[in-house]
Amino acid sequence: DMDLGAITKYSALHAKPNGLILQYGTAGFRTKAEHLDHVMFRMGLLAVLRSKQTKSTIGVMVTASHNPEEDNGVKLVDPLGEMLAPSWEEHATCLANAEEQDMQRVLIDISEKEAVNLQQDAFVVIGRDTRPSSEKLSQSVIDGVTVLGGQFHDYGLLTTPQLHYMVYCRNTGGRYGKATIEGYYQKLSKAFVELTKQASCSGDEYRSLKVDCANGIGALKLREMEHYFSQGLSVQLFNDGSKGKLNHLCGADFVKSHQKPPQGMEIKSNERCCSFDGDADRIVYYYHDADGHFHLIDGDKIATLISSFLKELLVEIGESLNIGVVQTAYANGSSTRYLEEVMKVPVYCTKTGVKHLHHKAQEFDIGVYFEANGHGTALFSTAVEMKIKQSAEQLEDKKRKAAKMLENIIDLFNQAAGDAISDMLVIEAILALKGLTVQQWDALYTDLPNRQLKVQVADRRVISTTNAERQAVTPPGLQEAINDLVKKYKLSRAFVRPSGTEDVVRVYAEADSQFKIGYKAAETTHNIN
Ligand code: 16G
Ligand code: ZN
Repeated sequence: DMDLGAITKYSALHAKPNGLILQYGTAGFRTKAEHLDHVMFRMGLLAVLRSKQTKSTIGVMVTASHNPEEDNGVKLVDPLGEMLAPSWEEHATCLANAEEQDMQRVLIDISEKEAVNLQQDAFVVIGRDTRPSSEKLSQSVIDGVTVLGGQFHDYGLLTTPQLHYMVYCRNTGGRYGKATIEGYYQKLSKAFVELTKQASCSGDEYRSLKVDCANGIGALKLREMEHYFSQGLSVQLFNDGSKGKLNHLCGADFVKSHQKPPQGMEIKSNERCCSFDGDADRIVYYYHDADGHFHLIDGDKIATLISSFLKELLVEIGESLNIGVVQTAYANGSSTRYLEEVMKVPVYCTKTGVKHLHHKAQEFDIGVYFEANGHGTALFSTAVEMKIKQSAEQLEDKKRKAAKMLENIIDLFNQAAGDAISDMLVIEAILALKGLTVQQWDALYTDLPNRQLKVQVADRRVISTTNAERQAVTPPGLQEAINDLVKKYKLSRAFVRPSGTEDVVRVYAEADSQFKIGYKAAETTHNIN
């Protein structure tokens, strides 16, 4: 049973500031680091209960991703490396907000509601990013785990997708990979090096890449990993944390939302560059053309490159498997049109947030999902994986080669979460195999000019949406006003949605010319206020 006395005693050492209310949001709890100690302790407790209930290893990641260095956050990782189940998100919110004297009752409530067998063993794995506050906060998670009698392994510094990988490995009996950092490096690097060996045009052009690491964990982990794959690619790291501040004027979120290069990186024309975010689960590419113009290659174009390559391989192997691409409302209209009309791949739209995309992608033999902001991966059903393994052994010559390639691609993708390092290696392999330059990749289609604004309103909850956030239901009249504006322009589209991570409303608009976009977004904003 639970040692309620010990829980009370230790909880007092991680006391909740009075009146503080936090929500388990799209990606867990996120706020200023100094407000999170009690949340960490309690998430340690909750992870133990979830572990007992699922009879599996549960992950706890301490990070606030692309948010400022002063912030921090925490999220739980479910047995298959996935985001925490929605009913447990509610428990997390309840537990985080319970006043000290109600803690015991809330814990017992959760255990009863979820029929947790308290005699069951529990195992929790913990990872953290490079924020100055992360080490101490992860110690508070460990306090929570141990006071409930859970066993744990602290991986220390990890990228978020590496922690997802560890959880997945541990719960699949080692079939997916070894649950060590070494195991991760070896699995990915082996697949990558084998792929690049097959590339016929392996000139120097494909061998080097500039990486902006957002002054975060990505730099540390790439440094450790670099020599494993250096046969196939040499990476030059920028914003490696030695000087600048985490996510400050750099990183994938900065580059995507400002549509300009990060500070601290020197870019020559036509050089291939990419940016990770602060916990290395997002990636975007970019380059400067000969005229010095900046070109962003976002998650949509990454999804397009990946799904077209996978489709070509399947044709070559002679397998007809269903591929689906999953996007959100933020996907550029040009990307959706290109995927559907040129590539003839079905495209689906879900609400913002990885869990929604991931879940949808699992419905296909091969599901490719990417948010425009650069978070994404490709998921392969177990049946597909087995089929391809067989083909790689049985088929002849050309077909066999394609099957072997696909087998390595499957190994290279992180099946648990979007992963900047894994995605980077996939992209580099595909470019080398297809002999594509970054400009040729970019030229697949032309993005519609687009703008994103955030707007402060008194209560963002007055806005509710439907149809994967593409239409406003309330307040009355809002959607009609958007429709009236949008219909004045060609290829235009706009939506508003309340943020799931900040107290703001987000406005997105795209149309066939940038000038119109500025005008339209401003008008739309005005209407919300
Ligand atoms: C979180 C989500 C990300 C989403 C973003 C939207 C995860 C792991 N991350 O960062 O996928 O794009 O929130 O934020 O789910 P917003 O609701 O504030 O626009
Ligand atoms: Zn992130």
